Amino acid sequence: MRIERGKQTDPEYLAVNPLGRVPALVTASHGTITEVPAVLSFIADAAPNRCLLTPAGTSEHYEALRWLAYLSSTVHPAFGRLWRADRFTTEAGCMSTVERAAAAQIASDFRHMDRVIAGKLFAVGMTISIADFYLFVFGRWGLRLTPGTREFPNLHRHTMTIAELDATRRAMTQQGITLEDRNRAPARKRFYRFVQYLTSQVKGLLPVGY
Ligand SMILES: N[C@@H](CCC(=O)N[C@@H](CS)C(=O)NCC(=O)O)C(=O)O
Repeated sequence: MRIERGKQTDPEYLAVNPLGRVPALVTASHGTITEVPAVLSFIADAAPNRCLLTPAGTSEHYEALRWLAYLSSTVHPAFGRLWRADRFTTEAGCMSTVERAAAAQIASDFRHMDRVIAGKLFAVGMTISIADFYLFVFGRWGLRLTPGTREFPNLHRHTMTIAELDATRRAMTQQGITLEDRNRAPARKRFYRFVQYLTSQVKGLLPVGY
């Protein structure tokens, strides 16, 4: 389901995912699927010819699951603490402590992942899998951090490899985002907001009544 940034707690979206988190994939065959690892598994199953998750029973299968679990249980929540610190403390004065601890955790995870993917083209060896698309999310977000993705050469290389895929480019264009940007509204909406901003500035300069 497509929603605008900040609308995840609107009643229409809560009816789809009561946890108020994205993503939520509404499917014809299996109802609504939430939680990134489940959504990615569904996508892999929907396109078996792409081989985005090797079959159960292979080492690569469990390695991919290990990545998904680590990213969703450890890395993703650390970004939550960094960017939504207010959820993790009731003391306004403690927010920066939460953010600093989260940034340190992310740096440590980036160091770990950088080591793990050294000498590999993708997260699970030499073939792309659903784990790469989830890992890319954090590599992309990390471009805004210091220390961030650029300080970890293997992670940075991975981020750029995934960013340059046609499918990634198409998805980012569709979402109105670029590699470096924060999640941004589509171009039309950004332009409209810019015009609104200019209008509000100009109005402030005009005599009352304009
Ligand atoms: N465990 C969830 C986490 C999802 C999550 O935190 N999504 C973020 C966006 S990347 C979100 O919904 N943020 C909005 C919020 O926290 O209010 C999953 O795997 O889908």
